[in-house]
Amino acid sequence: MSIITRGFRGRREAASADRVPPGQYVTRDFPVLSAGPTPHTPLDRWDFSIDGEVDEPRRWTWEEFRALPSEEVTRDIHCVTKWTKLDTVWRGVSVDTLLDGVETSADHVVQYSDGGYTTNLPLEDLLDGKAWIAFEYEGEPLEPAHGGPARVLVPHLYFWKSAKWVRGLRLLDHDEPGFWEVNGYHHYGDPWREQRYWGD
Ligand SMILES: Nc1nc2c(c(=O)[nH]1)N[C@H]1C(S)=C(S)[C@@H](COP(=O)(O)O)O[C@H]1N2
Ligand SMILES: [Mo]
Repeated sequence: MSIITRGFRGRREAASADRVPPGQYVTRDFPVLSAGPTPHTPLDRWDFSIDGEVDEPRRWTWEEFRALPSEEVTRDIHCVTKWTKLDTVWRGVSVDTLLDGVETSADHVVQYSDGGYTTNLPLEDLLDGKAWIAFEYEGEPLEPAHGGPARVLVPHLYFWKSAKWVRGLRLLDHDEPGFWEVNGYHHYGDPWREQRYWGD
């Protein structure tokens, strides 16, 4: 019995070890990391925009946004403060859905949020099933502290690249560092290459 138990645990730990990027530890908690107070925008004053270098800007009210097709995704998330949380379950609208048919010469994007937070990334990191605007976490409306009513989810980059309380995506033909990026954090932020700070 104990041999079976030990063997089973060993395999499971090995399986999750290659899901944990270098320098990270796994937590079961869901820490809140916010650079400022939690904004509380009422849903009837909430909207979501695609703007910048686009043929025509797009905008959805909350009702319109919630009428878009959404999907449930289960992903591991990695914070630059070194916690990794495995198998987090979200529901959101794929960024592919929001950008479908948009004509743009942009190669970079700034996510912008209520409260003034911004974060930058290459446009291609938001495409092809890699990013969502999430509005549910584990089957419940996303809590304000975790970014509700809606936040970005880009799980393949450090989690500061997933703006909480997001209100839009600005498409740009150049890279423009966001809130943490001007303060020394890496412009790209790949956890597998430990791109935490400038020069990493
Ligand atoms: N608007 C906004 N988005 C944000 C942040 C923030 O301070 N403000 N912090 C970032 C960081 S550093 C992390 S790790 C995650 C934390 O999300 P959580 O509080 O839901 O764990 O949100 C990211 N998005
Ligand atoms: Mo973070």
